[in-house]
Amino acid sequence: MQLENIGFNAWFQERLDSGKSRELQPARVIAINKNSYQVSDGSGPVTAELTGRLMFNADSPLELPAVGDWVYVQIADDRSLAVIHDIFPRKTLLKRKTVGKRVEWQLIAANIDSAMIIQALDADFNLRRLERYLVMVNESNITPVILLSKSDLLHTTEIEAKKTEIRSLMPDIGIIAFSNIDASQVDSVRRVLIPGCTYCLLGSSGVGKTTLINRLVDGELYETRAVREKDGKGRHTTSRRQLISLDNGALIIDTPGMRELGNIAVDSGLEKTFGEIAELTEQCRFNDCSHINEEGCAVLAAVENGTLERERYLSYLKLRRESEYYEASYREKREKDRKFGKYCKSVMKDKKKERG
Ligand SMILES: Nc1nc2c(ncn2[C@@H]2O[C@H](COP(=O)(O)OP(=O)(O)OP(=O)(O)O)[C@@H](O)[C@H]2O)c(=O)[nH]1
Ligand SMILES: [Mg+2]
Ligand SMILES: [Zn+2]
Repeated sequence: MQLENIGFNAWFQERLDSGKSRELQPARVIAINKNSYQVSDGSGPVTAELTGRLMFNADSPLELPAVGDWVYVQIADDRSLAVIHDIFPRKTLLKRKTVGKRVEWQLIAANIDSAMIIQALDADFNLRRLERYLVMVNESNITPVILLSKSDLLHTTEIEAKKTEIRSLMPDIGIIAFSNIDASQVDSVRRVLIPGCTYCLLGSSGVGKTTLINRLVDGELYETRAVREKDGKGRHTTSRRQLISLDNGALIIDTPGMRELGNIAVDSGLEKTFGEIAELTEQCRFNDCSHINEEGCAVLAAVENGTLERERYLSYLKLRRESEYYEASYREKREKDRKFGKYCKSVMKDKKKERG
């Protein structure tokens, strides 16, 4: 079956709804444009739209398709259009909370096996930001890999120092330093890509995500642009998420650089990312220790005696505070939505009564 070439496997096969698949066929969302989707059934892209039911019944963006999603579609015989009727259960979902007053989820990609977090080794390199990305990826139960791009701009000794710095904080994560300018170094990235697995590239604008994909497909298929000279910041060249099939059978999703990672933290992601702190907390005197000013706090003791870097401790507190804040406002919003839903239903009932 062609579907295997774009990532379909036993996990999804098991979840195939035979009722739905009688009239509809599975396809994968490979790109999202402003007003339409692109899906593939393994034999090329087709422009797709959502059924009204799917569009209007969605209470939250979580119920709409993301890139990488498996969906049930109906494809016109001439392949000019497909209609998306339903979404398969997701194996994983990479999402973040959107920045701003309204607390909502923004979907980054679905059914990702591994997220490649890219930081350029030049001015972009920032451990605290790396931690943020890791919290988001860990929260989704997706395996992270760290890619350090633009290695051509630094001496080997400087690169090694940065790798050591990352390793001391995140010992279990694979790190690959590479340059898009050097084919043999691009090969070191290619080597970790497993056929049938889906990868997602994450990182600031201008770090070389699209350039890497162009190297991997061996062509200038996708647009890239030079970073502004003045502040070293990218310009958001990639504006849509899309899934690309590589020759070796791996699938990779390019994403627009994230301007701001916003508030991403949720508990399990925090614990995995700050594993050494989670371990220390077990030795705190009080079970509900907040690790801010308590007597007998093992975390504070570690900061005092230098085994826990103060910067990392502060980063942990900051992410935790954000997490708590957004959890609270998210709950509040859900509650309002629920009440509003009830209100609508009661109005409908009254109307029915009046009529009946
Ligand atoms: N020196 C050097 N420059 C690179 C490397 N990789 C990419 N670049 C340059 O960095 C600039 C930005 O690359 P893109 O691939 O467009 O960056 P991006 O991460 O896709 O950016 P967005 O699409 O905006 O998120 C381009 O001018 C690339 O030529 C590298 O390994 N070394
Ligand atoms: Mg790009
Ligand atoms: Zn404590």
